[in-house]
Parts: sequence; C-alpha cells; structure tokens
Amino acid sequence: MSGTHKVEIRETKPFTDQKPGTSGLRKPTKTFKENNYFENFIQSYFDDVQEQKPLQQCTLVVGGDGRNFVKEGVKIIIQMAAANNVHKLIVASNGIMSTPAVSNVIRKYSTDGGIVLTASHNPGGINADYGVKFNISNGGPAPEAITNSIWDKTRQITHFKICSTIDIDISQLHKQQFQIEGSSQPFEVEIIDSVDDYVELMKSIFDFDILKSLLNYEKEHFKIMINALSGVMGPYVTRIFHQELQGKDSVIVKNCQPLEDFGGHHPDPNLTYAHELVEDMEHGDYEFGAAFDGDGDRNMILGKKGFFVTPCDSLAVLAANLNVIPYFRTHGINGYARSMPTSGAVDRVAKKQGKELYETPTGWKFFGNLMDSKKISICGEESFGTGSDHIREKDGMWAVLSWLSVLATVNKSVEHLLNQHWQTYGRNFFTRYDYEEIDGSGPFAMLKRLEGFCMSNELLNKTFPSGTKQYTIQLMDDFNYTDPIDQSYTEKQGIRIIFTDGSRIVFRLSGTGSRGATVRLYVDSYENDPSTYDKDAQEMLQPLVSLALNIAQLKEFTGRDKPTVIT
Ligand code: VG1
Ligand code: CO
Repeated sequence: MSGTHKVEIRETKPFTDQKPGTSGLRKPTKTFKENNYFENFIQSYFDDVQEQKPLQQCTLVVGGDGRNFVKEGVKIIIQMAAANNVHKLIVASNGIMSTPAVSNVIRKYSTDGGIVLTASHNPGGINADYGVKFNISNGGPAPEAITNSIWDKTRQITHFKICSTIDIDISQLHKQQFQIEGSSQPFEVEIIDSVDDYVELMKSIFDFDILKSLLNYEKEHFKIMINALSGVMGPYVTRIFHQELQGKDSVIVKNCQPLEDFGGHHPDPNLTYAHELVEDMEHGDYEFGAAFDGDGDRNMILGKKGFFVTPCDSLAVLAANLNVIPYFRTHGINGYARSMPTSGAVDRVAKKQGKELYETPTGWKFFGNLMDSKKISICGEESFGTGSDHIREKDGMWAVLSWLSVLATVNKSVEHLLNQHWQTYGRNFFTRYDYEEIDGSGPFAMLKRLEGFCMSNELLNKTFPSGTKQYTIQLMDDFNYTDPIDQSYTEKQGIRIIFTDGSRIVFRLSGTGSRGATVRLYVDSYENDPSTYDKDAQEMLQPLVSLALNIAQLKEFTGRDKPTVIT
C-alpha cells in the first residue's frame, strides 16, 4: 500500500442508447472510447449493484476477450471500482478470460458477479465492435430486470467516480491493496491466471484419461483440428490439448494467439466465417474439427471431410449420450432447454427419455433460472451455443470435450454417430438465413406487418404451395415467455409460423448487432423417412425458405435478394 488515492467525481452527460441487447451492450469501439460512453455504463452498473448490496461488501470479477480496448477498459474499471468503494476485484491477467471461464470464477469464489468486456462474435478492432456484459452471482448473464434497471440509470447519469492515480500491472499474477480517500477499508485487486480455474473445472467434469488415450494411444490416426479464430480461446486450447491431454501430434491448432482485431476476421464459428476450418477439414486428414467465437462461448463441430453438425443436432446428440460424461453420472440428468428458434431435435430425445423440455427466448440469460432450480442439465441455441449447468454461460470448450468424450466411447465417426441418431429419432432439417446490417426502416416495417398477421389471424389455416409441396398454417404468433421460476414475462421474441406438418418458420431481429438491423430467418422441418436423411439441408428446405421470403416480402422490405450468412 502506498499513499491514499483521491476520488475524483467527474461530470458527464447521459446517452439514450445504452440499452443492452440479447447479450450485453455492443457498439463500435470508437463509440465506447469517446465522451465517457464506457465510464457512464460502468458507473450505472455500480450504482445498480449498490442498490442490492453495499459495494464495500462486493467482490466482482473482470475479464474480456482480448479485443481492442479490453486492457484499457479493465484499467478504467479498476479505477472506478476503487472510487465506488468496491471491496475487491478479481481480474483476469491481461484482461483475457473467456466468457465461460468468467462464469466459473464468479461461482467458484462465491463472488457477487462480474463484468465481461466482449462483443462476442462481432469483429473487433478500432474500426469494429466492443461490448460490455454484466453477469450476476450465479455466473450467468444479468436478466432483463437488471439490464433494464441499468439502462434507466444510463439515461439519468450526471457524474461518475474514478481514482485516476491507481495503476496496476495486470500482466503479473499478484494481489495488491490500495488506500482510498474516505474509505475505511483498503480496495483489493487480485490478478489471476486466465486458464487455471477453468482447466480444473474441465478436469472435474470429464475423464481426461479417456480423452488422452483417444488422442494418443488407442487410435493413432485420430487427428483433430482446432481453430480459435484469434479469439480468447487460444490459451485454453493449447493448455488443454497440448499440455493436459498431451496431444501435440494429434491436435493441430490454428489462430491460437488472441489478437486485438482477431486478425481482421469475424470471430464467429459458422460455415461462412470459419471457412478456413471448413477447408482444412475437407482434405479428410482430420476426424474432428472445431472452432470457437471471440469470447469462447460458441462452438462449431465438424466431422471428417467437413461433415457439418448443426448446433441443433449437436445438442440433441449430446443429450442422447450424456451418460458417458462423469459429471452427469454424478449429478444426474435433469431436463433440457433450447431457445425458441432452435430446431426440435432435442425435443425428441427428451420425449424418448421422459424428460422435461423447455423452450425459451433467444439469449443465454433465459436458461439461468432453469439451471439454478435444477430443471435442466444441458441447453443450447441454434447460434452455435451449447452448455450445461456446470456454469451459467454457454461453453465452447465444454461442447468440444463433450463431443470427444462421446466419440471416444461410442467408437464411431461423427457422421456415423449422426446417421445413427437420425435413424433413432428422425431428422430435423434446419437452416438460418442472416441478412446483416440493413440500413433504414425496412426490417422494422417487415416485422410490423408480420405482427399484424399474428393479431388478425388472417393467414391461419391458409394453404400455400411451394415447389412440389403444400403448407397450411396452423399457428402464427409473436413468441412470448413466462419464466416458470420467477414468472417474469418477456414478449415480442420472434414471429413463429407453424405449419400443419410441424415445419416452422421464425423471423426475428438480431439484438447483438451494432450497425443497421439484422434480420434472421430460421427454418426447421422434421422428416422421418430414412431415405431423406442424407439429403442436403439447403435443398430439403428450399420450398420452405421460398415460402418464408414470400410471406414476409423480405426482398421488398429490405432490398436484399440474398442473405449475408447461411448456416
Ligand atoms: C445472437 C444469437 C443468440 C445468442 C446471442 C449471443 O443473438 O442469435 O442465440 O445468445 O447472439 O451470443 P441475436 O439477438 O443477434 O440473434 V454471443 O456468443 O454473441 O454472446
Ligand atoms: Co460469444
């Protein structure tokens, strides 16, 4: 401890646009860096936490995905936490810690929550995006009641507090205390390793010996390729696969150095943005491939020659095979959950096993209560998010280790495993079309018109021909959800059009973009004729996609005649 740090109270002007979206507040990096935009948001958060519990009793965790302005952001948070009388901050070294790892640290050390500096799958760098996400003491994303309350504060803020003289080296693991003017207790900062606690958690869930032998001894030819897309996962990948599992020869890794601009790439693990992995896999040298997003909560799973496992199927296959993972043998398996647009593949597994299935709005925050009350064990979203109740965030590495655990036990290729799954349950063909960053009001007008159809019921029971098929609308609504645990109500979560044959079309606007509006179209159709199982999903779903575009008049409203991304 050296000297006393002065608390400065600085004047600031509120912003009207700090409403958190599906997962935190995301804006261009430059926006965050100017006019106290970042400081205002952080002060509003501290003010909100203080309403629940005195900050001098609070320990909070701070991490980030390594993008531009994360280190600076961490330093500002440290200075502001000091000035706001926070008891202690646990900070990831260099500010680098994946979203799932932050969730783990929050839980493991029984802290009061945390801040993750990430815009997740959005590109990073000074000309791209930045983001701030708040997590609560269960380790999960703050629910809407909290984010709305923070948003209220951002619109009224007049001052923020900062101790600008505090300087701490966040690259060195250590603990440091600071004396703050007017405070009876010292402010403590502990810099912790980004990876250690997370590795320990993975070791408590999976059988590392089985994984080790999969990668090393029994199957000499079991090679895998992991691409971290220059996001936060690099250090986790090399530590787990090369050190802990000793798979230097069998696990080929790429882009494992976190970069501030993700190498100029879009750190989103899908077939479009992770095409490097797709190409690497196509040669057939690897049995398994995976990629993660910027903050490590998303995953994409590929089999030999780039065989694509949709996230919807990934969830269903894991649900069907959970008993191979020691964690679930110990903790038991409760129900399952999926976000509304996610295909019904997991529903079929739940039905067969006699387990509950919950359908929630898009966004991981809706799974938290279900996990806390032990209603569900695993859950997922079509957007490449899969996870379990070991933490309260989706977890890319967990998904990959789960898949490898299953493969090690069933002794089959990814493709074979999927085929077998479809033979048992039938196949849900699924696709998502994204129309990103559309300027103007077109997307809103398009959704408004669809909402109108929901209210008037005028399309109900109507039959539409498309290609060689006919589709009759059985239900059309704007999805809403009442949380079964705390009864909180959420509405306008996406337009659902459900046909008499069980096929579904969903339209919604993204809540994670930072420019223009992004329209997402989701299509899900179930087949139980085995002769269709090896068909191409895009081909199978073409009639429904055309029908969806026609009903919504997407081209007329948005000016787009093709999507930016298809998954
Ligand atoms: C998207 C996905 C959603 C996911 C969210 C955050 O939201 O659709 O399923 O939970 O991103 O993921 P939206 O509103 O853009 O559709 V992450 O990895 O960016 O935190
Ligand atoms: Co993410």
